[in-house]
Amino acid sequence: MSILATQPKRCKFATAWQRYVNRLKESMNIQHSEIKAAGGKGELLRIAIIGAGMSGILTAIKLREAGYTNFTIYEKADRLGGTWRENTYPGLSCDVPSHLYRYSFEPNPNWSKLFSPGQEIWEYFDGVAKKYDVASSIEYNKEVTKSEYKNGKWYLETADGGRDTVDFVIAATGVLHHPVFPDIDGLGSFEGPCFHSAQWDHNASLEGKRVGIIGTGSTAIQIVPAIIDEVEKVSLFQRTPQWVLPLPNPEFSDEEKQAFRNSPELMEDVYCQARDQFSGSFSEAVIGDKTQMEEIGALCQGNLETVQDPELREKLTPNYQAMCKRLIMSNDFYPAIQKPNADVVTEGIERIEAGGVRTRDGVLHELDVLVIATGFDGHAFTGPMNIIGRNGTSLEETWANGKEAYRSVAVPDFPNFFLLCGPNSPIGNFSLILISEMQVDYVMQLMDLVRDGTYREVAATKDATDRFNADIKEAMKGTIWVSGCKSWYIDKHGNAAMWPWSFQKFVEDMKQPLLEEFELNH
Ligand code: N01
Repeated sequence: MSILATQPKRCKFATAWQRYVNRLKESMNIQHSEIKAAGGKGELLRIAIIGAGMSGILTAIKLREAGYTNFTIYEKADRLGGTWRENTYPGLSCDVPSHLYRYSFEPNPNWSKLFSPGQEIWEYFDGVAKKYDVASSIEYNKEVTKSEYKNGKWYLETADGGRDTVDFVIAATGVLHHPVFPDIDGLGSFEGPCFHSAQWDHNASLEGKRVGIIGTGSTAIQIVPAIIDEVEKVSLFQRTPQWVLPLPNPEFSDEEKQAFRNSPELMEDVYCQARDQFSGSFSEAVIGDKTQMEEIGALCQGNLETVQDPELREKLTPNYQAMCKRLIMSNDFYPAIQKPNADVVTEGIERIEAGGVRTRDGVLHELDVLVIATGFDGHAFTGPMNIIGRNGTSLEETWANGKEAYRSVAVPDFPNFFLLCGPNSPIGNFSLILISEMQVDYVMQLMDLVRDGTYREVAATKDATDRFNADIKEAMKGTIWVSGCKSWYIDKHGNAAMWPWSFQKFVEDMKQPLLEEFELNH
């Protein structure tokens, strides 16, 4: 159904949300005028933003708006865009609706589809960075290797020998960008092109080739339909089947795009609707709303039943609840995997050989190209940077027993250091952009305490951090992620990387820092 044909519904959280936004704007205006009166102290504080992806670009825009002008974004690569720069595989698209997957302050009437292709999303971030002149603040090919706090300053080192001394460090290092390779014998011995999905080799032609794909996550499920008609054969090596939610991905017509251009209100309505639908369904289901969970489960089950061949359907049937792993949304995976040139291989992999993949039943699956779609380390956060706090302890040591932060953004003994999209940030299947926006606003309220001269150092207290993480562990018990499946959400200590509460709680928690939970030093 056309978006234009839908009656804009009243947003469930619209009033609270608007109040929140207005309050922030008001407080910013007050701060702006105070800062101007104080002679623009924001210019005096130096800030390093690490990473020029979605969160880094956002931080730069917000900082500058608030009068913090003395910052540099350090980017290890030669282009901005984070995950949307790294991933270029065929079929790449976002699983959050386009009109929700954008900065709240920068609507885009030109999205081509309900769920946009990856390249378009990269172009969106690039366009926003240009519009807000963020690009001029980025230092490319500057990988920060070390950041150490001494006497009230952070001392940064980059891989090329560069140095910087700053007052604040904001780690906008993203969630899913450290590719994980499977521990399979002979991985290096394959003779043909073999690459991770996040390092796609565009020189490797797939036309008429026998292509193997290891893994059945969101990535593989997008690649299969994108290549199936081009290749001779796809062999999908599946260790665990996935639930797949049927979700159409219609194109926006020219008429709809024009309507968005003519009416910012319409775009706002669509944004609002998508936000409320996602926060009211997926985000509730994963934290224990049984009705939502059953509805989503039933939709996935119905989708699975569209697979005609009972043997194939059996292979594709998961033995865990829908949404335990990251829910996959696709209307074209089942049609593609039922094509005669597709094969789901469920026999375990014995080893990789020059000519293909040998499974435990002794069969060699002969291949020309091998794609490793085995995902990412979603718990790497700031790794492999060496970040050393005020006690000489590194973040790696601090996190030896699990990655914990205070409200996802701060770590005790790491003053004036903040994480965006840090531990427990992701809200089930929700847009990370909105999450990051709220975190930046929250962090800037803490930075303002230093800027206005009230304090010199801001760090979360250990007590508050421990309490917050104990609450997380307790709440996590009621979530679907720990209901009995293996996924990238869960780290080696058994902790899930997700936000175990509602979206509304996140909005509430991020409104204003509780200063009693911070150590504020003069
Ligand atoms: O990775 P995954 P992904 N032998 O970790 C299998 C986001 N994303 O790249 O389930 C054989 O989900 C592993 O098997 P199992 C999204 O958040 C977003 O697909 O552990 N198989 C699994 O099937 C997503 O959740 C978009 O048994 C092995 C697969 O590899 C996240 O990225 C698009 C294996 C890994 O699946 C990661 O998705 C794409 C082995 N040794 C991705 N080791 C957007 O829309 C692992 N596997 C933005």
